[in-house]
Amino acid sequence: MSQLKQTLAKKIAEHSVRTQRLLKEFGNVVIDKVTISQAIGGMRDIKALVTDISYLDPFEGIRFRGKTIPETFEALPKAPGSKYPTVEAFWYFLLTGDIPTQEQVDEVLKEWKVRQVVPSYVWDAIRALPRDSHPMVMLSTGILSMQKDSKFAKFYSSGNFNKKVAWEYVYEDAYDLVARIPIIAAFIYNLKYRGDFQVAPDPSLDMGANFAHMIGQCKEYADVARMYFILHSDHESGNVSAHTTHLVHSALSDPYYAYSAGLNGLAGPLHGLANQEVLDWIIKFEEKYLKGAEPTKELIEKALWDTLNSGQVIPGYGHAVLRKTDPRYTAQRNFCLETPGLKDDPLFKVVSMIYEVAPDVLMKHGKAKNPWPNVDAQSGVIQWYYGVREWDFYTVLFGVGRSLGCMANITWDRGLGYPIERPKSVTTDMLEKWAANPPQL
Ligand code: NMX
Ligand code: MLT
Repeated sequence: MSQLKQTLAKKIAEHSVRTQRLLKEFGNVVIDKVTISQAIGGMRDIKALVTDISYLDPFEGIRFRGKTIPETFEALPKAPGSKYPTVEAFWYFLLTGDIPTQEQVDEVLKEWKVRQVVPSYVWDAIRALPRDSHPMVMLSTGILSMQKDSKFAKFYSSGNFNKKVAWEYVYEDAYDLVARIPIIAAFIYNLKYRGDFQVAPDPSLDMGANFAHMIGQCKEYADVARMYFILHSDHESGNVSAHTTHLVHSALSDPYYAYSAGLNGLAGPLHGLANQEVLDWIIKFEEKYLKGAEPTKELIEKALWDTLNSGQVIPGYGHAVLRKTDPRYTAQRNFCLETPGLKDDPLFKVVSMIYEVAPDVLMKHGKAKNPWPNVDAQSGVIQWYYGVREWDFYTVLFGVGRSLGCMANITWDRGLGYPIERPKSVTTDMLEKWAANPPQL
C-alpha cells in the first residue's frame, strides 16, 4: 500500500471515531432551522452537509484544509523552478490535510504517471460525438465512458462488498480519475481546436507542466495551469458540482458516474460556465460598444445596465455564499499584476475596469446580495493572454481542477460511511398551512 493510502487509512479510522460519537451521543443537537424562503429558494445557507476538505467563509473566502489561498501556496512544496506547488502535492494535502514532504510528493508524482494512462476507448467515445459538441459534453462523456472499468463498481458487484473497506476502491477510482482528466481535457482541446494534433504526455513532467506541454503551450503556462487547477479545486460541498458528485455517489454510484454528473452541473451558466460567459460578454462589449475605441468606465457602465435591463445576469459577479471579492479572483488578479505583459494587456484592463464599475451598478440595481466578482470574472483573461482563446473550453479547465475536490470528498464520504442523501420535500399546501399557523418545533 502506498504511503498516501496508508496515511489516509489511518486518518479515516481516527476521524470515524469523531463522526460516530457525534452521531451516537449528539445526533439530536439542533444546528439550524429551515424557513419557507429557504425551502423554496434553493436551500440557501441551510447547514446540512459535512466536509473537512474545505470551508467557505462569506467574508474571508475559501480555506483548503484550514489554510487560505496564500497560506496553501506558501506551505506546499513547489514544482522545480516554480513558486507554485505541483497539483500532485496539493492532491496529497486535500486528501490528508497534511503538508507532504518532498519525498511524499515524489511518490505521488510517480504513482500519478502510472494512473494517468487513459484507455483507448475513451478516445473512441469522444470522437464519436459530433465535433461541434460542447467540450463539456466531451469531458463528461469521456469520464463516464471509464465507468466500465470502475474498481469500486467491480468490488460492489463482486459479492464481497464490505462497507468498511469500500473507500479504498473509491480512492483507487478517484486517483485514476484525477490523473487522467487533464490528459482527456488536453485531448479534447487538441481534437477541437488544433486539428486533432495530439501530443503524448511527457513522463518527466508534473501535471501542470504536462498539461501545458500537451496543449502546445509555453513553459510559463505550467504555472498558470498549476495555479488554475488548485484555485478551482474545491469550494466546500454545497456548490452544484461538488454537491451533485456527493449526491450521486451517495447512491453508491461509482466515481465516474458521480463526477460525470458533477461536470454536467458545472456546465451550467450560473456555475462554472460563467467563465466562458465572461469572455463572451467582454468580446460582445468590444464589438458593440467599443468598435476599436478605448474602453471607458462610462461605456462599461452603459453595457452593464443594458445587460441588467434586458433581464440577464452580469457573468462573473455575485455568489450564493460569498459577500466580498472572491479571494480566487484576487489571487488571479495578483498573478496578472505580477506578470510582465499581462498587467498591460488590453483585456486585463477591461476586466479591471469592470471591477471598478460593476459592484456599484449591481448595488444600485439592488437585487444581487453580493455585488463583488467571483473566480470566473478573472480566470479567462489569463487563458486569453497565453493564447487559449477558445473560451468554450474554459469550463473544461474548471472541471479538471474541480475533480480534485470532488474526488477527495467522495473518498472521505465512503471512508466515513455517509448514507444515501435524501432530503424531505413538502407541498405548497403544507407551506401555506404553516404560513398561517407556524408549526411549534
Ligand atoms: N447579475 C444580475 N443579477 C444578479 C447577479 C448578477 N451577477 N447575481 C445575482 N443576481 C440576482 C439574481 O438573479 C436574483 O434575481 P431574482 O430575484 O430576480 O431571481 C437576485 O439577484 C438575488 O440573487 P442572490 O441571492 O444574490 O444570488 P443567488 O445565490 O441566487 O445566485 C449566482 C448566485 C452566482 C448564481 C448569481 O450571483 C449569478 O447569477 N451570478 C452571475 C453568474 C455567475 O457569475 N456564476 C458563477 C458563480 C461562481 N461559479 O463559478 O460557480
Ligand atoms: C464554486 O467554486 O463552486 C462556485 O464559486 C460556486 C459556489 O461555491 O457555489
